[in-house]
Amino acid sequence: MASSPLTFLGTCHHDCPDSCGWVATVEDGAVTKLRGNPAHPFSRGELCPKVNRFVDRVYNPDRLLGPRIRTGPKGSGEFRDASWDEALAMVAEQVHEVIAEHGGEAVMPWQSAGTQGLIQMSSLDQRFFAKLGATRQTGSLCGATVGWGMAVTNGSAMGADPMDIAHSQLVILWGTNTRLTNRHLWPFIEKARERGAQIVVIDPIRTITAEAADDHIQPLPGTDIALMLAMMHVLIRDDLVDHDYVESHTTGYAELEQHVADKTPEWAATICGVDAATIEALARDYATVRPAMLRTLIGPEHYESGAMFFRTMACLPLLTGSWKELGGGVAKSVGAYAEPFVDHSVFRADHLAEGKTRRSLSMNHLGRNLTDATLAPPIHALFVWGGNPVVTVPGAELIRRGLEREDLFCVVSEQFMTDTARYADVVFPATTQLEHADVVESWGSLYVGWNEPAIQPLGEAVPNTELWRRLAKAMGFTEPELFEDDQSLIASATTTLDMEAMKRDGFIRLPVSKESLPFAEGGFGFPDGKARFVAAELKDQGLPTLPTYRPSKEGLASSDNDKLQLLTPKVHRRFINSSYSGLAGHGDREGAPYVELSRADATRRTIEEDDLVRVFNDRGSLELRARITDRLRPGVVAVPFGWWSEHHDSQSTANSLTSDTLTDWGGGVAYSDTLVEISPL
Ligand SMILES: Nc1nc2c(c(=O)[nH]1)N[C@H]1C(S)=C(S)[C@@H](COP(=O)(O)OP(=O)(O)OC[C@H]3O[C@@H](n4cnc5c(=O)[nH]c(N)nc54)[C@H](O)[C@@H]3O)O[C@H]1N2
Ligand SMILES: Nc1nc2c(c(=O)[nH]1)N[C@H]1C(S)=C(S)[C@@H](COP(=O)(O)OP(=O)(O)OC[C@H]3O[C@@H](n4cnc5c(=O)[nH]c(N)nc54)[C@H](O)[C@@H]3O)O[C@H]1N2
Ligand code: SF4
Ligand SMILES: [Mo]
Repeated sequence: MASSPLTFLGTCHHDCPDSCGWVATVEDGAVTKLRGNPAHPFSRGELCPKVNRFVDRVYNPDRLLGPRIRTGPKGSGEFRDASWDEALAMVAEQVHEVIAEHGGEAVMPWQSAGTQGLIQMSSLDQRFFAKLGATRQTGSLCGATVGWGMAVTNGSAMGADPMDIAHSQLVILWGTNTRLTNRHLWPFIEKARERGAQIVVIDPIRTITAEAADDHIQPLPGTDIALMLAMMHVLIRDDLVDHDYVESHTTGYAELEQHVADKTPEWAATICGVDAATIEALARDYATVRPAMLRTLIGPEHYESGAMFFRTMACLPLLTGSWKELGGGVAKSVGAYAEPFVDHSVFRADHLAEGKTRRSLSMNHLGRNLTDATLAPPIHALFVWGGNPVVTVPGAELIRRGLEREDLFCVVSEQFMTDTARYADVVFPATTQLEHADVVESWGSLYVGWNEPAIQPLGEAVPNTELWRRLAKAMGFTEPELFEDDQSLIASATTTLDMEAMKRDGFIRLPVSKESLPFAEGGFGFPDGKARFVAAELKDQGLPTLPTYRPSKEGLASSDNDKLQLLTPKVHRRFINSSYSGLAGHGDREGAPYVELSRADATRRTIEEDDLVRVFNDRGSLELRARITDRLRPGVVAVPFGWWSEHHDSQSTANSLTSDTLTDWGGGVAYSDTLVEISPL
């Protein structure tokens, strides 16, 4: 007889600001339904076109449900099934050998945010790799640059609560495609609009969000800093400055005033390709339509001046005193709110690495690191989990070359046979969010979600934490901290949170006051509590101490006429990064990859709609269908990000073309400072 359905409360683990609450219905040990949790105050009962089909992802026939060992050439995707014992023994033997011959630093972990869960994203791995004395991964594909950029001005990465956007009268969505990437914030923006707010989008692409806004300002990519400087010029010239706020809570105003004296709207217009009059009006509206919220996410960090963008943006609300108002300030990702309450440091165990030096290498330079024979020692063992770098990291062709090395031993933990997993020597099967316990901190709202496992792991899949425990045992390690169980790991990091309420409701709000105005009365993160227009420490890094526009080395402003600037944005409602593009109901419904270009650029190259064209630069080449669009300005082209090799005519993907130059600071990478040429085929 069938048992009656059970329900389990969970939270979406995807690298998405919304961290939606969900309810999973389980019948006879299988999930039969997954719906949004209507009680969740941010996601309010809705999921999204990706996760509405999550149950199909979990039960997909292509799921990896047991370990695999490679049988064909690297990258061929030819594997045989293996037992856990055999696969673990092989990894242990190889890793011992690499360490004996080359030292611990020849082992490199590479991990991204495939799951954002507290313990499944990163916990025991930190102890495991410390014990090995492995290289440390630094840098970030996403997010860190925003925080480090803001922190140079504000002394901390704190920002406004995004939900307070409902109180704004002017909403400036600056480099964020809210309706696609942060869809559950949109209703709060609509609420502001019902109360009379004006919505402005600043984006080089006329996105679906720009189409739904009142105004769309379309600067050339990577030029916003000039636009912001001209706004400051207008604010100061027209005395729209909140002098009380500036005097009480900032330093360096006199230098800023002098610095922007010649940064006129006319000056910025020549850089950004935006009319001087539009810049004037924007500046005046920003100062006078109150409260005014600047909402930003990740798009603008992917430039050589990625951190400077956010450092400069942070100056705007200082000048107008916008932080004093509910619905004012800057709303970026809100990770900083959770810091006092969720203690990630409990996962470290640096004593396990005692006596060993551990170098740091950027995760963004995976290709360079794997192919650099001068590294001492070179990388001989690579572990990848929670990411698909062959598709998501710039310089993909170099990464492939690195992964093809016969003297590299590569281990991947995955749910699916991704482009990256195809290069592994051993693949381990990973559970999904319905199969393991976790806590999810959101970077888009102040709600922390609980995730109760709804079902047993499918096949022989294991949570990441269990993989590290099994590997530690196979390596012969005995330190108890390598074997801590999941509930204990969660408990040790969340001692200040009401876990009972979280488990009962599926979420809790971080215990911060409802009207959380981080800088209403100053309190910036420097010893004097004041924000800084002049950042002396940037000088040591060879960077300007005042907010400054600098053209990218590889970017439109520095290019000749045959070159086009390539953006590789998130476009598809049914993808998140490279996840789902290979699944039925997702990639097939989105069609196929393409290149968008303006009519003017197409005509110059005698390209017609739907023609097959070659998009290329020194790094790689893609064959794509052309889409002629008026969403882009001449000089700027776009290829959607997230498609796998199998969706392209060649092995290459969008990231075969992109630049791996690092951001000015903050450890990010300049995907969007990429120039390409396009020719008809
Ligand atoms: N459907 C869907 N949702 C997602 C994701 C997904 O892949 N698919 N990914 C998730 C992840 S990991 C993240 S980080 C977030 C990202 O969320 P967002 O930051 O909102 O998304 P992006 O597409 O990275 O960039 C936002 C916008 O920045 C614009 N942009 C690029 N360069 C510039 C510039 O120089 N100036 C200005 N003003 N704008 C610029 C792009 O055209 C783009 O429209 O989305 C998350 N949500
Ligand atoms: N050109 C270009 N490149 C970009 C971007 C862009 O806009 N343009 N955006 C960048 C951004 S913002 C981001 S965040 C990155 C994202 O890059 P990645 O973090 O590499 O994201 P995904 O491609 O989604 O890969 C996540 C993988 O983790 C796996 N996974 C999920 N859960 C688990 C788990 O519990 N355990 C294990 N072992 N695996 C799991 C999934 O199956 C999936 O294959 O891409 C970046 N790359
Ligand atoms: S991917 Fe984002 S929008 Fe979709 S369910 Fe997960 S958190 Fe919500
Ligand atoms: Mo991201």
